[in-house]
Amino acid sequence: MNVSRPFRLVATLALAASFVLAGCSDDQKSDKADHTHDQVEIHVSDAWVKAADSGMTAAFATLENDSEKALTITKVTSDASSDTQLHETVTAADHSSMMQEVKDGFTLEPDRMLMLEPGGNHIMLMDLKKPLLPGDEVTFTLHFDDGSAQDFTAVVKEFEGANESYESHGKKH
Ligand SMILES: [Cu+2]
Repeated sequence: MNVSRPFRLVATLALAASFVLAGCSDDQKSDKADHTHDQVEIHVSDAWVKAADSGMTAAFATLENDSEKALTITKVTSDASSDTQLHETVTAADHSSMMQEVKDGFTLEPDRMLMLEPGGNHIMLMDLKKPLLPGDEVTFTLHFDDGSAQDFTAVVKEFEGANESYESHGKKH
C-alpha cells in the first residue's frame, strides 16, 4: 500500500539516526551544525489535510528536527484558513478525549520527531476560506520562537475518522 511506505521509511531512518547519534563525536556534531546553518531545519514528511467543504479541518505530518538545537514551533499559518492553531489531544477526567490549543507551541528536541496525527497533536484550521478537495495542495508556514519560519506543502485527502472529535471540539470555540 502506497500510504504506509513513506511512514515506515521515516520510522526506520529515525531509528537509524538515534543509533548513529550515540556514537557521534563532537567533531561530527559541529560539522553538521555548520552545514545546516542556512538550511531547512525541520524535515517534514507525510503532510496531509483532511478534506472539508467549510468550517474546520486539521492537518497532519511527521516533523523531524534535523538541527542541533531544540526548536519551538510557536504558531502555524496558512492561506487556506484565517485562523490556524496548534492543538493537542488530552484525556478528560471521564476518559473521553478532547482537543485544546497548545499555548506554548510544540518543542522538538534535536534529532527528535513530532508526529501530528489523528487522535494526537495536530494543526487545526479553524476557519476555511474555501473548500479543500482531495488532491488540492495547501501551503503552511511554521513559525519558530527565534523568529525564523519554514514553509511546507500538504496534500488534501479524504479521511473518515475523527469526525466526532472535530465536531465536539468545534463547539468549544
Ligand atoms: Cu483540534
